[in-house]
Amino acid sequence: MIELYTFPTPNGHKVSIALEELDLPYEVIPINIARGDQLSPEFLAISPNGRIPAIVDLEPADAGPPLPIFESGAILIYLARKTGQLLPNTPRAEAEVMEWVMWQMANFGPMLGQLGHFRRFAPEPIEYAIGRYADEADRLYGILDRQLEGRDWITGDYTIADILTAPWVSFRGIHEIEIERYPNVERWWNAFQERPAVQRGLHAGSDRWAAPPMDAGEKARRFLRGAASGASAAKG
Ligand SMILES: N[C@@H](CCC(=O)N[C@@H](CS)C(=O)NCC(=O)O)C(=O)O
Repeated sequence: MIELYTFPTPNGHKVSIALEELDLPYEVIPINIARGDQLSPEFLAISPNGRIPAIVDLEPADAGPPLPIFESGAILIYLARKTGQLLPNTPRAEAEVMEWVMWQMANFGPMLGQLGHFRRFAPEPIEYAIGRYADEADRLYGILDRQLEGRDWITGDYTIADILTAPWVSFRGIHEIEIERYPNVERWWNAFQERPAVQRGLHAGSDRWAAPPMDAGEKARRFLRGAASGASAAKG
């Protein structure tokens, strides 16, 4: 069983979609980032960067204590290696997938995140910031479009690179991206969102987002165990 600490955002959806694709049993534990749950000391012990998503694998392959992992890229690489799926194991093919995993983690996600912030959430419109991130989003969508030319998925076969990247496209309305300008991205996105596992992953936990904050007993049960295993892993 895997505990998934998450909220319905692009980064959260990456992990619920991967868990569905891999058919791994998991439980959604809502971390309401609008309410500040991500800053509780208990959650910070699992995810020191104070961001969702994070997981705790209650049954790691080494049969050791529960294993906490934060950062969506690290989580998907871990899950792919745990199951032997969605990540090729020949050096050349794995390197290519990793290039696009890192491209997403360092470029596509962060730049679109900033664009969404300045378009929708900044207290006042700042033209320079919106222009800078809109230009960068256009450049990155263009790169993705060229990579998808003649390919069904980012590196040919369906991998974690697709699962890490596509959830950002589902939030294109907030970013004010006209997907028709990137026809290969549009075709790829349509194929992605038609996958049954993607549909399940996008809706995972949808009955739980308004859950009340955890009481002290639940916090102790979930987090102290994760924190203890994280601390021992760090020392080890
Ligand atoms: N690089 C991180 C980014 C995680 C991230 O930014 N998560 C956002 C939601 S999409 C969050 O938790 N925000 C809470 C906050 O800003 O306080 C990952 O991929 O896991």
